[in-house]
Amino acid sequence: MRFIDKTILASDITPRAVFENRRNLIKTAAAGGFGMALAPWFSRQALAASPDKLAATLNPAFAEKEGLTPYKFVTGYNNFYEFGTDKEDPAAHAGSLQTRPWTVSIEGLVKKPMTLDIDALLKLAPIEERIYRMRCVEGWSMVIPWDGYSLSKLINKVEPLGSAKYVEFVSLADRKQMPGVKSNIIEWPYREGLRMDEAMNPLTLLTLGLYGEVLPKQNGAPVRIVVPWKYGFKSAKSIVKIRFTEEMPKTSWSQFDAREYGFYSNVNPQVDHPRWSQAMERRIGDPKGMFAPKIKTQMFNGYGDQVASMYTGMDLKKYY
Ligand SMILES: Nc1nc2c(c(=O)[nH]1)N[C@H]1C(S)=C(S)[C@@H](COP(=O)(O)O)O[C@H]1N2
Ligand SMILES: [Mo]
Repeated sequence: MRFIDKTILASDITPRAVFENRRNLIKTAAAGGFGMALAPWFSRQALAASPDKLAATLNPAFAEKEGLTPYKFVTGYNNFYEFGTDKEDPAAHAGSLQTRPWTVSIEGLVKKPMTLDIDALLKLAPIEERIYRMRCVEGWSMVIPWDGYSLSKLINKVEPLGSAKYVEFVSLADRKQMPGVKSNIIEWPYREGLRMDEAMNPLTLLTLGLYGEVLPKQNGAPVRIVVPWKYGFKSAKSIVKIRFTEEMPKTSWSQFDAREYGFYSNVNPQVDHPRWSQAMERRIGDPKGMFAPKIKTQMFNGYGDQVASMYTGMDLKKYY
């Protein structure tokens, strides 16, 4: 016989459970799923009920007209090695991450170094929602509504010196909160970087949320970068430091294997990873699952109009 604790009344638990359920249903419906049209007004209305909502307005200039990846995949199938290497690990283990208080120190070659807390970052500029395709180097992709603003807004505030050529992003690495940091797959803390013009490109998003709510922990709460024309690993999560440098920063994945992971890591179907092709990708969450046809990966993940000019004259086979 199952033991039932009568002190927990149905009325105590039902509303929360029902609420959660409804919220997820609404999110899936609002997302449109595959092939259905997105109704932004519907998702905005529905998500207004969420306790950790973010007031974000859809920016039509950055709104891919593709079916959104359902919320449960965006938040349930993740790469965040600080919490383990399986795709389910971050959702299962990131609960231990303390996202408040949280500060980001902005330092290096800038006129105005500063330390900003998460509330200051939330207020620094109006938060937009942008629907971006994301392509992981492993061969899968998603379409995600991110909430944030161009990183350039923050960069302009700290006034980089003329000598600043690169920006480095450093993620939190705390063994107490992040069980995966005990392993030595990569060198902690997780580090990524961009060239200054890439960091200033309007597409580069300082990201504070997704689907109209603050970032779930498994997606890199409370603040991350999203760089949609590069492989997913360039989009560093749970950032604590942003540093401006003259030299190209050493990044975790190129330190792991420079032959397999370059600094640029622009999505490029013509440059294979040494161990697999990059020509095609699999959309996560496609209802046809394993039987869904793969789709062709686009140069710069389809953002060539907005980013290709930054690389004119560069041999992209050499600078992968
Ligand atoms: N700190 C940190 N950032 C990270 C990673 C990581 O393991 N640690 N994984 C990267 C990879 S490989 C991908 S594909 C994206 C996944 O982001 P998502 O889980 O929000 O979709 O995060 C990137 N940022
Ligand atoms: Mo990735």
